[in-house]
Amino acid sequence: MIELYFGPGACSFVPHVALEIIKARTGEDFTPHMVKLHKQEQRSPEYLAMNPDGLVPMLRVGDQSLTQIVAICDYLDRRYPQVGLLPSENWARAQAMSQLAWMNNTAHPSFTHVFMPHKFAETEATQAELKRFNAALFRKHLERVQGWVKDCPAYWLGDQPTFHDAYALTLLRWGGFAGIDPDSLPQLKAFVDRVAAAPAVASAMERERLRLDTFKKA
Ligand SMILES: N[C@@H](CCC(=O)N[C@@H](CS)C(=O)NCC(=O)O)C(=O)O
Repeated sequence: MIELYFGPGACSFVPHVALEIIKARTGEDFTPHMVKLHKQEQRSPEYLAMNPDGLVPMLRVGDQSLTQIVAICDYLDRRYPQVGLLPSENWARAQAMSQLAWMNNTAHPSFTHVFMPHKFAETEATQAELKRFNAALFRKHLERVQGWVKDCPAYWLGDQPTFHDAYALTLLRWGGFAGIDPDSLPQLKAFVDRVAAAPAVASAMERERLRLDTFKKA
């Protein structure tokens, strides 16, 4: 059985939702392992032995590890083609991968600079600057995501949620921590509310004890 190592509210929500969808569609279950990131469990010797990067998500298949969301999503889609997590037509699949990669390598790291500036600079002044600059950049990234989803009649790629929907939800939740009011992105917020209500997404949210209202009004 596939095992998923995830941190509540982290980007590991993306494969977490996918595994819930796979379970619902195929009956194939997975074993979730919660990694408490605030307790630095990702740096324990046991975890580092499986994933030297000390990050989530990590998929375990037998005694092998798979890291990096884009690779994990590609693997899950190819292992369960009948679930249709990504389009099967070549060009449409490549475009979907392009959007997924952008969320992972552009939007996501700009938030990391807001949430963990100490990973990128030593002095407090530089960290404060990184936070301020990247919070504004992250807002632009959320606007781009909103542009992609605003006309979706149901979910990002069709009539069932997939990786992209889970990433959009994660990024908007993170926006609240970066001081971005979700009400200022009404089309993205409406989309994410719809995504959160999908049963597979709701199951993953329940396991992670996630709420959408991360924004604190001043
Ligand atoms: N590019 C990596 C990013 C993974 C990542 O940044 N994970 C974060 C959570 S969103 C993490 O584990 N952070 C813990 C830490 O930095 O100690 C991927 O796609 O898996």
